[in-house]
Amino acid sequence: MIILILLISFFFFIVGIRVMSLGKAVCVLDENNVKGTIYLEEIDGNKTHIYGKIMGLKKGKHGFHIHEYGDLTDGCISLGGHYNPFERIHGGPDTKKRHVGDLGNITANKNGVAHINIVDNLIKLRGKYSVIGRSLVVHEDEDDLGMGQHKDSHTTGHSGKRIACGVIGYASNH
Ligand SMILES: [Cu+2]
Ligand SMILES: [Zn+2]
Repeated sequence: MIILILLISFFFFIVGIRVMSLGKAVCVLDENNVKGTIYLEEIDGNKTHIYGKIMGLKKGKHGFHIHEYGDLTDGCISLGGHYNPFERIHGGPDTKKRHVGDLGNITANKNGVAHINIVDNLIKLRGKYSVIGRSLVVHEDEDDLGMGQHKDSHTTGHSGKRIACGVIGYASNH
């Protein structure tokens, strides 16, 4: 009986360590009256759950990406292009070959609120391709996911101006 209790305690101890060691990051956006908090959290070993809420948007779809740098010296402009370590062309989150940073669109409701709930295989919070220290950007227009006929469909998804952005950092409770 005691051995059984010890085994069970040991099991929960290991599970506890495993849960605590999963990475968590946060990104706060606050620009042009667009405000939001997005969390990025490792789940299932190899995936990242990206979730949160952004307020103050125009109703409809807005391109949403991870950009290469965490450099706000010139606002959202100095964040560089979409994070693209494998030198692919622009796509959507479900496109086979895409920029790592291509998260597609978020959709704001009539109150200007977008609820975000994405699970992604390419976004990493550790290792060589970690996105911590990079940035999240919300665009004025819809991302065409590389399917449009515009000159910039294959680079930015023709998603227009950068209306809000923030740097991805370690969350305090990660
Ligand atoms: Cu972008
Ligand atoms: Zn892209």
